[in-house]
Amino acid sequence: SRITLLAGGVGGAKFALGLRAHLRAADPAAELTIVVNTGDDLWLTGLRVCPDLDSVMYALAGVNDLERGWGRADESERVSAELTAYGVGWPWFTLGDLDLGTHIARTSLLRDGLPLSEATARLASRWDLGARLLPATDHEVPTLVEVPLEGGDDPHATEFLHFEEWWVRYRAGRPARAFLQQGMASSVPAPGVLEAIEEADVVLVAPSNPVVSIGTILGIPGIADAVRRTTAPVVGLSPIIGGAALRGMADVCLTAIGVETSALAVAEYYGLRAADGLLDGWLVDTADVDAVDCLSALGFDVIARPLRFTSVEETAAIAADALSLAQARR
Ligand code: GDP
Ligand code: FO1
Ligand code: CA
Repeated sequence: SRITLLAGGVGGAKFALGLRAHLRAADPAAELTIVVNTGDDLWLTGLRVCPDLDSVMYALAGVNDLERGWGRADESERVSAELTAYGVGWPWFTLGDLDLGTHIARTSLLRDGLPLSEATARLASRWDLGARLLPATDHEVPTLVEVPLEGGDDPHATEFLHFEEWWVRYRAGRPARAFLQQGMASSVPAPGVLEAIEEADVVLVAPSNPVVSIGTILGIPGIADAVRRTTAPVVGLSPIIGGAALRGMADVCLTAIGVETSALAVAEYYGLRAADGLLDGWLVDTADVDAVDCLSALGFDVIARPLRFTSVEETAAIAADALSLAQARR
């Protein structure tokens, strides 16, 4: 069967790892395609850095740093220290030496004229990922965060920060007025993305950030329509457990767009496919079992089960339940 997963970085990568483990055991012929957010991507020190693509690639390759959640394991930072000494780059944004190898290789391929999707396939071919990685788009669609301008005369003045600066430098501490993806309206899905959604047997939405990960993927013209149109069931997993994001800043992002931080509100934000939304089914954590009746009444196929990715085995069991929920509908 053909499974297509929409995913952001670390949350998406953790789920992808469990999904792959389940498929390897239960359906070895399955083809897994992961459509990855590119809104976090940026040019830094002359290099193209793609945090979410790399988080997924490193996790599936088994070379990711498990403690930090991002970057490579057994990393060193000799080059980064040199860049800082030259005053080049962002001193608060760490580019590890091994990670820099990825960025140099990617940038080299881009400079040879390859689109990001092909550069990604070339990088991925080094590893045994057990999945095809597709950037949502080959275009540059940086997520910008509108924040109040500090130190000016005008209390209403705002400025735009790249999402990574807002998150890594300011730790989401500057109030977000809005999130926008620059260039999104004129971007197009990367080759293979629409087909992967339209021709899938199941489409899964990872418990990734609904605003800056999944929101960016769905905002690329054509992708949300493909999700609405596909004959495959579409099942998502809640990134919100007991009214909180497990890590990261999804709560801050949701608040900024006027969505409550709850499993129920995120499902309503994605919407029901039968009502021109994006989901048929939704998995919530047992902590949110109270939302099940309401979600069912709204028309969602819903199950409550523990949704914390405590181990690859447990995540594989979660993925199996997500696929069962989807298959029950086919
Ligand atoms: P990022 O790009 O690194 O921020 O990662 P994603 O956008 O893919 O995922 C971030 C989201 O993953 C956060 O909102 C977390 O709440 C969610 N998340 C992280 N770990 C878990 C987990 O174990 N279970 C569930 N259900 N969600 C998780
Ligand atoms: N996250 C941090 O919190 N601090 C960093 O210095 C940092 C560097 C970094 C470098 C490459 C990369 O691919 C990811 C990196 N991340 C870092 C993680 C990442 O930028 C974010 O945590 C996620 O994209 C949030 O959605
Ligand atoms: Ca991200």
